[in-house]
Amino acid sequence: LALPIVPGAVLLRGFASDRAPKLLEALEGVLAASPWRHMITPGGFRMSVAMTNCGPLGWVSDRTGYRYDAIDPGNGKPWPAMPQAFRELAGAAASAAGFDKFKPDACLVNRYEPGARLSLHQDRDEHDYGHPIVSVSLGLPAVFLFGGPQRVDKSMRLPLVHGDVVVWGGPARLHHHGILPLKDGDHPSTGRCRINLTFRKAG
Ligand code: MD5
Ligand code: FE
Repeated sequence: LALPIVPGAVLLRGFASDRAPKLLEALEGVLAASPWRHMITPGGFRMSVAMTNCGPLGWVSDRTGYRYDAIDPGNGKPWPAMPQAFRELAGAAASAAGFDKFKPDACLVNRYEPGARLSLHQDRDEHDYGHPIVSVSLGLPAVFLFGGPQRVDKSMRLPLVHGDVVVWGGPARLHHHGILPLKDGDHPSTGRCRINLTFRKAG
């Protein structure tokens, strides 16, 4: 079931539901090598969302800025490999949304605990905005804020639940977006959190 949100953005409701247990199991292996951490923004604030990465590149933030880096600053080693289950899901979702041969080189994993939020921003640290971003929601539901090309543009609210996948490409790729503070709850597959896998071609 593919629902267009705006041109370029496609919601695949429940696309990852069947594979969620395998994805969460593979995530455990990633976390054993590169655990959750709260990054610091260039402005000096600790992000409420906890993050890690897998794949050749990982998104990092610190006092010097945002960037993609091949090394996990937490342990000085390369990020763990992207699990096959991750790569397959990302490729299948991109295809279903009309983007053929999507080969992500970065998977940023976000963990939202109750109260955690992501304020309105654009994803602009990738080399080529022609590639889509595939986002997989697991665990507790969240309200996604979807704005326009300008920060002041009016934003829409889109509830996302366990198993939902959104492919952000075309004109939607650079729209402002965010996540409202997570409501408390308890999900059978993740407990008291929402996990979001975001697949990118960053390099
Ligand atoms: C999340 N994460 O739910 C979202 C999913 C992030 C982030 O925003 O930067 O880690 S990715 C949503 C997204 C990506 C690229 C473009 C657009 C949305 N968009 O144009 O709306 O944790
Ligand atoms: Fe984003």
